[in-house]
Formats: sequence, structure tokens, C-alpha cells
Amino acid sequence: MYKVFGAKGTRALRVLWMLEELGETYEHVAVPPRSDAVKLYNQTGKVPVLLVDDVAITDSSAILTYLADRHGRFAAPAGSIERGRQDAMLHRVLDEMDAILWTAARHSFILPEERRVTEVKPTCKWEFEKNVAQILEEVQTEYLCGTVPTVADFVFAHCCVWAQSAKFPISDEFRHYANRMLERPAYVNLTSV
Ligand SMILES: N[C@@H](CCC(=O)N[C@@H](CS)C(=O)NCC(=O)O)C(=O)O
Repeated sequence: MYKVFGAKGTRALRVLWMLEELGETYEHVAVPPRSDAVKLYNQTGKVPVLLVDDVAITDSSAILTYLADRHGRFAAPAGSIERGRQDAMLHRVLDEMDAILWTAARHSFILPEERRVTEVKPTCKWEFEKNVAQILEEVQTEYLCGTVPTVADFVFAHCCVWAQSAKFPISDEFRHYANRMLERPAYVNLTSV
């Protein structure tokens, strides 16, 4: 039995989406970051946390990779060259998209006010747009790692949703590419309730 901690408006959405895709049953504990319920399993207070038979796994991409491996979907076999390339793409999306969105968020509402440097945000938007364009120029396949979606596509598409809510620039090409994932029934059903 899986238990997911973290509200839908956080990276926990990635985990809920993967579980929906896999058709696995789970309990959702929609608590905010740093709540006592989260700190019980992750001392940093960060979400998401996945409980697997009462053992906690933290970090959305680690959780997605675990679930994909365990259920044999959305990941190439561990140890294969395809998996090496998939993990490289996942880490590129984390470095070049997720980390930039997170920097902008931290300087908007996470860091103590006196530590925020709001001037960093235009640079974040510029870098994010440049990085996404470069990824899309290189990737000539239906999904980031070929003809079937992988963990990297979940994180990429979620970054598009996040970018939109953070008012980052989104090109037509970016939206079109992310929509291949965001129009999947599992995502549509999850986000329409
Ligand atoms: N790399 C981690 C980042 C987790 C993270 O920073 N989550 C945010 C919510 S989306 C959070 O809990 N922030 C609270 C904080 O940083 O104190 C992941 O992908 O799960």
C-alpha cells in the first residue's frame, strides 16, 4: 500500500500522476511542506514523501524512478544504455528546468524576505526559455527518450505546468510537446478533481 504526502500544488503531483498511470491504489495525505506529518518521515519537511509499507522514500524523481522500476513501466531496464540516457535526460530536466523554477520560487516566497533577490527572476526566465529551446531542438523523437514516455517526460511536463503558474515564458513548441503528456487521461482525471 502506498501513501503519498504532499498537496497537489507541489511536486507531489508528479507522484500522484505516476500512481494513477500505473493503476496502483494509494492514500493521499494532502499536507503542506514542513507540516508535522511530513517531518515525521522527512526531517527537511520537503514533499513529496512516499511511504512504502511504512518506509519513506523522499524526492519526486527518486520516487518516480522507484515506481517505474517496480512496476515495469516508464523506465528502461536498470543497467541498460537506454537507462543511462534516460537518467541523463532526467537530470538535465532537473538541472536546467526544475532547479531554475525552484530558484525563482525561493526568491519569490520561500526564503526569508530579507534574503530574497527579486532581480534574479528575469534571468531565471531567460535561462529557462533558452534551456527548453535547446532540449527541444536536440530531441527529435515523440518523447524525450524515444517513442514511449519515461520518468523524464513526467518531470518535463510538470515543469511546463509549474512554469505556466510562475508566469515563465512558454513557447508554442514547448506547450505542444508537454501536452502529449498533459493530455493523458491519468493526468486530466487527476487535475480535474
Ligand atoms: N528535489 C525535491 C525537492 C522537494 C521540494 O523542495 N519540495 C517543495 C514543494 S514542491 C518543498 O517541500 N518545499 C519546502 C521547503 O523547501 O522548505 C523533489 O523533487 O522532491
